[in-house]
Amino acid sequence: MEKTLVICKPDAVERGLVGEIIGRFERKGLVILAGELRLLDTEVLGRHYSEHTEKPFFGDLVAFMSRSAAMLLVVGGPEGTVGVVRTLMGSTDPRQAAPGTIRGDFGLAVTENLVHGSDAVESALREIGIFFPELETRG
Ligand code: DAT
Ligand code: MG
Repeated sequence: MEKTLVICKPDAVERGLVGEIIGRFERKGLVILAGELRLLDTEVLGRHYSEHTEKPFFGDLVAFMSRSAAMLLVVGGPEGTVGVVRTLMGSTDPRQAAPGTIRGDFGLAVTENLVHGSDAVESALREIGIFFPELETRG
């Protein structure tokens, strides 16, 4: 099974959209393999977003992602699941995301864009290892 890390970001939890977001993955036919509501700290967010630490928006991103609890999920399905989840999420900037996608239907701001999904199988393994080290991600 191909697995990916999904984060329902603090804005999604605050707005009561976690059920809606999980429901979209479930209705698509994907499976929820793990889930936990957790307050993320700067250290873990620095590891998760290591490719963005030098970006001008990094400070705002970490402040947003750590302001209240996020819902962490491991989502699984057939080959291509990482890409399927990205398609269901929509473009990074919700103003450009297509209607019918999570970001396209519920977002308007690029920082508060509701949901994270790993961008490749290798990233998914790395990210699942950060948040769910107890899961066997390579077996
Ligand atoms: P994605 O979350 O679609 O994989 P990303 O990895 O490029 O996008 O960026 C990670 C997060 O950082 C993104 O979800 C929102 C924030 N972000 C990206 N680009 C931004 C920008 N130009 N201004 C503000 N925040 C940005
Ligand atoms: Mg990304």
